[in-house]
Amino acid sequence: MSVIKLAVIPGDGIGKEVVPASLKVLDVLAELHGGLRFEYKQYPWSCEYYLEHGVMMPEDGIEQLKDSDAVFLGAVGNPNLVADHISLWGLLIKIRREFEQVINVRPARSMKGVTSPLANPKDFDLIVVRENSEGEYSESGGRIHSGKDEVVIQNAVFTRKATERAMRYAFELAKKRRGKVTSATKSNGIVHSMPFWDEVFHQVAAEYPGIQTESRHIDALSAFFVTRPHEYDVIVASNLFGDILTDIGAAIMGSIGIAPAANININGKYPSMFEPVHGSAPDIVGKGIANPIGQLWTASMMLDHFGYQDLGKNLLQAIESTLEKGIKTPDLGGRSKMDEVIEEVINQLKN
Ligand code: GGG
Repeated sequence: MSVIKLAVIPGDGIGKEVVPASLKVLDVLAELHGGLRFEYKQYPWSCEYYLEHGVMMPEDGIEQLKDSDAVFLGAVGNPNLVADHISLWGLLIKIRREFEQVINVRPARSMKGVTSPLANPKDFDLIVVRENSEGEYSESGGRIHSGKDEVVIQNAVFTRKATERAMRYAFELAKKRRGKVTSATKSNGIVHSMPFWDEVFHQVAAEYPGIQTESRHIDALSAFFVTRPHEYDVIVASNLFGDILTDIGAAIMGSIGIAPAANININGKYPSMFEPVHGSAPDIVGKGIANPIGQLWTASMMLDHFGYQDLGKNLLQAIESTLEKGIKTPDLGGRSKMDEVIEEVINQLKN
């Protein structure tokens, strides 16, 4: 019997709903497999935890997570309780950094049973490789003076090591897919980091002569995601550009509620972390209508990560069959509750 030890952090808002629901599905998958079991250790780290303890996770929190095989996270943030930058940096970004989860993989593709809001939808299937350790997400900067004289400086940090690493990850991924990498840049407006980004992209591209490449400014690329997403295969983007592009990717799929993400520790030294793209959605908490698909698809990526590609594929098929039957939450135009979606996904897996 193989055991996968999961550190489970439901976090805030609908994270507390979609995470437990997804664990039920993982248990069914393990049972159907027969030779696999999940062991869960729950961590209550969240904005509510912050109100009680003054921190998003305890001082030895990272140590506590170290003996797990992966972190399964829901959502972080409740601006009514804690400023967003404090909750994100105190939990989500802290784990990404401490566990060297330097790559964030975020797929977006047409889903069976989901109507894309695009005017002229053609099937698309793309993956954004988001640099996950630096870039615009940086502590470098500061605030001085106040009032009319106030000055705020926010530096973006781009190292050769991290930039090359993200590019190589994208090219290796493209080799296994349709052989095209698009770089998200803005080197016409951002005069240091983005020309450097382009330079590294061209250097790494030279190592992969079989891969088709292109560079697109982020503003144009954002528009192309809406008008012709089918033209893209793998996109490599900085931390912030990748975050924005993947919300667009989620929107053109049909809802931010269905998009998954994997924060990968590429050397296997520390656990990777699996979390949906969506946030805590405080406006729908407690209504039973949170869409569990983003968390479930994230679970499917986690199964792939652990070498259970067959289970990951079964789960995705069960999700799509459920959607095709019209069992979907209101964000997708449906009338079903989260529990009904979960129940049908489980039925699909068992039949
Ligand atoms: N699903 C995790 C979550 O709550 N994400 C919200 C968010 O704003 N994330 C920012 C980021 O991924 O950098």
